[in-house]
Amino acid sequence: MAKGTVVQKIIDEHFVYGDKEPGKPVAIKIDQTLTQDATGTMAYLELEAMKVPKVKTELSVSYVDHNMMQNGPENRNDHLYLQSVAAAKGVYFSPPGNGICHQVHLERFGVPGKTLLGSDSHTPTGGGIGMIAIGAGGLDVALAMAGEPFRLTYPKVIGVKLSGKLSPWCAAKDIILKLLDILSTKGNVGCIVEYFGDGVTTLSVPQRATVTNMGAELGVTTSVFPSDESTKAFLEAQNRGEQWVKMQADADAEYDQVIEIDLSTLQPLAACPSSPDNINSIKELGSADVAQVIIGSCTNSSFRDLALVATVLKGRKVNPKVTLAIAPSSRQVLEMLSRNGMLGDLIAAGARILETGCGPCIGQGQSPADDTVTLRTFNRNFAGRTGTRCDKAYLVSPETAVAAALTGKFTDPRELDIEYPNIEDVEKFLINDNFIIAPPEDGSNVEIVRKRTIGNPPENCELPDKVDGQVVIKVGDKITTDHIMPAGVHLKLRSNIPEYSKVVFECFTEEGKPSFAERASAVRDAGRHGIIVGRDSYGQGSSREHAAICPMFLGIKVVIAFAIERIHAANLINFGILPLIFADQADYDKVEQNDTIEIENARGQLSVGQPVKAQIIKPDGSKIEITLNHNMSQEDIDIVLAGGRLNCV
Ligand code: MIC
Ligand code: SF4
Repeated sequence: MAKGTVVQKIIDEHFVYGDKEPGKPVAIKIDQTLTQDATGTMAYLELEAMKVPKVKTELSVSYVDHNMMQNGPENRNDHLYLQSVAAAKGVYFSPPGNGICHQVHLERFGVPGKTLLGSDSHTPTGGGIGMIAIGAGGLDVALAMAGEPFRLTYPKVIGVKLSGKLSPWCAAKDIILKLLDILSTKGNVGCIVEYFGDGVTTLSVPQRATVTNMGAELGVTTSVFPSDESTKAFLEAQNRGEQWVKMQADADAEYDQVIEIDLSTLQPLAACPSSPDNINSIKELGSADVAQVIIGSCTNSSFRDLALVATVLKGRKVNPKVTLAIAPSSRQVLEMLSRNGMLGDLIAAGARILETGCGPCIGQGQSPADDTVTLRTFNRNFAGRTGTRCDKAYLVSPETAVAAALTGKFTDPRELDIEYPNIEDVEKFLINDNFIIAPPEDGSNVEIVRKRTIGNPPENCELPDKVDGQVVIKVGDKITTDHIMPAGVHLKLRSNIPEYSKVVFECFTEEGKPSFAERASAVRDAGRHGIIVGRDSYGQGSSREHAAICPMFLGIKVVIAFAIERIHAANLINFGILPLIFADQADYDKVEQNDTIEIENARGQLSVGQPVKAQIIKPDGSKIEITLNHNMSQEDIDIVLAGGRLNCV
């Protein structure tokens, strides 16, 4: 078992109860929370439902960064609700235009050694500054704001030993792409990645944050860097030097597993369609045409990234066959670029400047044309996430992206006839906190603005004694929450569960056939229980609890798969859906869509570490006995029995 690691030090300091053994449940105190608008409305509605007058954390911040298209009144209705409920409950508010939650939190609020829980899966960005920063569903974040500890499995610590130094044109993005190549997106549940070794000191905080941000794609609980002199320099440059604390692993620290990466051997890499772990080197990808390049997202649009791109583009022109769009990650970044002239260089070179925010990363505009290649500096390329059904999205570093913007082809940036720009670490960032709104000391008289498009979280009933299930859908491996609950143009429905539920599993709807929502509602209305059958890594990706709430609303009671990803499994439990695992994977082949699955005495059968017996009933009446496992603790079981966490609190 690991010992003396940064991970253990921070967890020990925040330990509330549990078993400090890898794989066992523990609960930790949460110092800070963050929410974003697309998950935040539900989180605050849940907080209101818990009747919590004021948040009990050291700091909570509500960001608006995802849903900013404002096509129709829904988005703005959400923003007004979020701003007013933040003031009422003692939460800081970062309005639209201020930047992406993870970037702004790193700049203005993150503190080494603290714990941060965020209703967004890329909350681990905070690991770049030495925090234990974890993504979770909105309800878990609401509970943390209410002062409840956060439950997680005591982690195995994967130590990633970095040595050497990145060569010119190789980037922090290539480190995490390399690690995704090694570890893939599956099989890492319950682990935390900790970086150590001499190579760490060569990386600045924004570079480290790129690595911990995209570490979310590994399916680990989070990733963390030590807090050292670079961290101190970053905090000083953000005028927060006094918040620095040193966080280092002991000299004789031990990890559960060690992976070594020599930074000097890395080359420019890409995650190819349609998974962040489908890695190839740019060299191997040849010189196919690239039609679109987008530089942005919480992974790669820090000041350093955009300064690099601006320096490369200065005095040059984007290839006419390419559209280049740039979305700076924060107001700080945009304002600095505009004041130092780099914004002018980007515009003159032909870049289209987008609003600071998530934008195209979550399918809000800039969908690529059919059958064309798009290169993005983002962290996810799940099929269809761009808003184009059969998209060809590659994830690369800003270095590789700008090379393609110039040539119109996949280009190893080392082959550009350009000197690698030396971007110095910023000594003083431009600080302008005018747009971070502090809550009043006493928010009890603040009126909460709740327009007609803001619904309430739906209610669920207790788990029935007998699950009389029907398989509403059977899907394959690596089903992401983007498959389950598409975002993009539907994002504006996040506060309206009945409407949003209509597009659950939309990507699997065949023309002229009933949708998942129609089939599930028919099962529910017949007084039966819907079941989803998946395979490996079910529910990977985002923290969106809508991927549990909307199926719950449609009457889904059970999900059965080979493995269910951490945040999604927690969300299923929180909303009273039973997450079960095939004891014998061969049983997956025996079940088909529309089959009946019965679980007699479901309530009585649920017990820690004990399997659940069920039977598949085929249309001809034949029966197949199956055994299902689960990883639930007694607390989880109690929540599912009650029909979800809100029913318990
Ligand atoms: C994402 O990157 O998938 C999102 C959109 O930021 C999600 C949150 C959401 O669905 O609102 C995430 O990463 O958790
Ligand atoms: Fe926003 Fe994309 Fe980051 Fe998610 S991954 S928080 S959508 S920028």
